[in-house]
Amino acid sequence: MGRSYRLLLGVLVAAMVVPAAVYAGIPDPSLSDVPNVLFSPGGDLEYIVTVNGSSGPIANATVELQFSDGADTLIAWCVGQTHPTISATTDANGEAHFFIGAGGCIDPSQISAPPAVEVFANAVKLSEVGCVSPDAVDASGLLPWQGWNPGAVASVSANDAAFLGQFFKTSVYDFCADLNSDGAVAGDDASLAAPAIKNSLSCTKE
Ligand SMILES: [Ca+2]
Ligand SMILES: [Ca+2]
Repeated sequence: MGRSYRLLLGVLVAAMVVPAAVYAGIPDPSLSDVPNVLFSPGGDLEYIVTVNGSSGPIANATVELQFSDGADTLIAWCVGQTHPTISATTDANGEAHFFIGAGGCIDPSQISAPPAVEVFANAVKLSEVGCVSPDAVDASGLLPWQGWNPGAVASVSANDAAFLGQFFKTSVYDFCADLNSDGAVAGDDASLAAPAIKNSLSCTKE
């Protein structure tokens, strides 16, 4: 084997190895986990986006939730809550943790201009999702896309308990009642909503 050939071989091997290392740090939408955005007027519910690459969790990635105009105007934002873009950085497990103060269920298939929320990690688009909250409806029982009017206060009240409760009791699937985004409505969804319902959590809207 001549020297120049060995040199060429070395360059080729390096070219094959370097991209693999680089790809490992690139968020892979198919390996990452992006549930529907979960929020509450109490800011009491944790929403987690998990960012994975080909070698597993990616730490220190910037996760951005970008709410569309259509979703942003329907959501009841608490005073002080940043929007329409909300950011967090992933931890060693690739998890970005959010505690968002807001109310309103947003089913992307029901709003006029989807997507509702685009989720990015280090500028790589991971997914398009909707929003779920124990504050699903207004005082008249209307959902956001039905023309709700939450008024000056985003609140979890008897109307929300009644609306969500009909699904929690029967386990009939409903987008807004599936708070943990596992595709089913069950006791774990009711448990997520329970503290906000029990304590009638609310916030002043911006
Ligand atoms: Ca409500
Ligand atoms: Ca569920």
